[in-house]
Parts: sequence; C-alpha cells; structure tokens
Amino acid sequence: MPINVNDPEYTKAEKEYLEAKTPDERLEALNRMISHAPKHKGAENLRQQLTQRRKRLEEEAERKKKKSKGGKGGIKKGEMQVLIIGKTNSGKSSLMKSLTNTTPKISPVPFTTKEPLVGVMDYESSQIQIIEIPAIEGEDFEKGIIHTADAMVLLADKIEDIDYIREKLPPHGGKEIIAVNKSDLMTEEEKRKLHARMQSKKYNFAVISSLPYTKDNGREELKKKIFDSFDILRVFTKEPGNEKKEKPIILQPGSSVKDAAEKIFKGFSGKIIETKIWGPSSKFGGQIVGLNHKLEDRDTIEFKTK
Ligand SMILES: Nc1nc2c(ncn2[C@@H]2O[C@H](COP(=O)(O)OP(=O)(O)O)[C@@H](O)[C@H]2O)c(=O)[nH]1
Ligand SMILES: [Mg+2]
Repeated sequence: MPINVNDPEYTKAEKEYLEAKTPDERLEALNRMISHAPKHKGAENLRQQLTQRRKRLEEEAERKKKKSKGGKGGIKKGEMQVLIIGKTNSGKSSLMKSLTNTTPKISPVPFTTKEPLVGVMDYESSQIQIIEIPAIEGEDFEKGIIHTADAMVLLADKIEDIDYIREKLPPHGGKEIIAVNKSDLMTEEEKRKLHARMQSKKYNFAVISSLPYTKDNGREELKKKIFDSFDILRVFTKEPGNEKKEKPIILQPGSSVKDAAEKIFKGFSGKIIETKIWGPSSKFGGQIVGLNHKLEDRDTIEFKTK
C-alpha cells in the first residue's frame, strides 16, 4: 500500500520527477526523492522501490550512451561549426534543408528529429558545418555539443521561446544568433513590431521563413550573420604558374604568412624561399613579403619552395 509522505521537499521532488523532460532531470529528481523519503521502518518498501527505479534509470542512461557512441560514431567537428537549436516544430529541419545539402524529414509531428543531423552550408567559398540537434525540450536533446560549437542559431516561431531556449543552454563560448521563423504567417505590422522588439533587446537576429518558395524570406541575411559570427581570415593559396586554389585556408585574425604555411603542413614554412602576395594586405599585386607579413581576409599567397 502506498504510504503518504508529508515532507514538502519529497512532494516537490516527486512532482518534478513526474514532469521531468529528460532522463537527467528525472534521475536528479529521483535522487532528491530518495534523500527525502521517510527513514522509518514502515517506509522500507517505498525506499526499496525508489532505489530500484533509480537503478533502472541509470541502466537505461548507460544503454543510451553506449548506443550513441557506437553505431553512427561521434560527429567530427568542422572548422566552423554552427548548431540549430530550438523547440520541436519551430522549423529546424526546414531551415536545415534550406541552408544545407541535407534532406531531413520535415513534419508537424513533434520530436521528429531524434539524432543530430549534420550538413554543410557553402558560403563565400567557405564550408560551414551546420548541425540540427533534436528539440531542446525533448528527451533526445544532448547538451554536450553546445560546449564546443562556434556559433548557434536559436530558432523560435514565437518570441517567448527565445528566453526558454537561452535558459536551457549550458555555458558556452559560441556566438548566438536569434532567428524567428515562419515570418510568412505574420502580417507586415507584426513583422515590424517583432523587429522593434528584437532590436530593443539588442539581439543579433534575423526574421526568416524556412519555406523554400517564400520571397524576401530573410535567409540570405541569416546566412551572412552565420558567416560573420566567425572571426576568421580566409587565405587562398596558389603555386607559381597556376590558378589559385578554390578552397581558402581558414586562419585566426592576425595570422602571418608563416601561420598560413604551417597550416598547410607542419614544417612547410622552412621550405619556403619566396612568398608573393595579392589582395587586401598587399601594397600591389605580386608583392614579395617575408614570413612575418600579417595577412588579411581574402589575400592570395604564392609560395615558392626549395
Ligand atoms: N508557415 C511555415 N511553416 C513552417 C516554416 N518552417 C517550418 N514550417 C512547418 O513547421 C512544421 C515543423 O517543421 P520542422 O522543420 O520539421 O520543425 P522541427 O521540429 O523544428 O525540425 C512543418 O509542418 C513545417 O512545414 C515556415 O517558415 N513557415
Ligand atoms: Mg526536426
């Protein structure tokens, strides 16, 4: 027979246990129930039930962990990595489809995306890795990847959801871009008000529609904001007599010719006998510079080697 527990801490923990959205939350609440469960003999059964439940939850968590480690393997972090984070049905998969080379399943059924989905967005001759992670309020949401991402698009179809998402995020060093989706369902007046509110909050934001056929949908602006959130230098390289390579190498701002060479492979800078440079950091096209020359975005370098 269930016994009545009067401890308010226990009742609170039980309520949170029942309402928990993720296994972690559930386990945490259960641990508090256990610590506030009555200690007397009459409650022995209850205590036993609770600890058994905990064992099951822990085993389940362990199994999940193994599953996510095996099979698909981890996600290899791209040089520029951006996450799409939001509640279910906010349009994450639709946005993923319109920004990248992926064809995710799009559906009004809640929690359709159960695993992170990785795609690539080509922008300004850079490849940006974009990852849709499962809905933030669902049980497939995993915080881990947020710690190391370079930037994240917080996607909402209601302005109220933005604070909810931000509160759920663990501490991170990535840039946040706020995107309010489904602007095709808003009137001009609503859009104007939304812009004003976002500006007054000083958000870095874009108002978008992810539906492919919508015009004036804010997606180009969002792409630019994603790209601009990376403080990077793109430097093109070429060999004497050849065209420059299509893909730039990506460097930190303030990098030198030597840094660029070492990025190509370690020790390469030692083999260079002459460097010519074209673009923003050069006084004139084909200027000969030393290894300490500071590069700028969109420079082209030509290395002559031994
Ligand atoms: N009107 C409108 N509907 C959208 C937009 N983006 C997504 N949807 C719809 O919202 C539902 C959920 O989309 P989905 O991309 O699967 O959302 P997710 O759960 O966040 O990945 C689908 O029915 C989409 O067609 C948009 O910009 N405008
Ligand atoms: Mg989805």
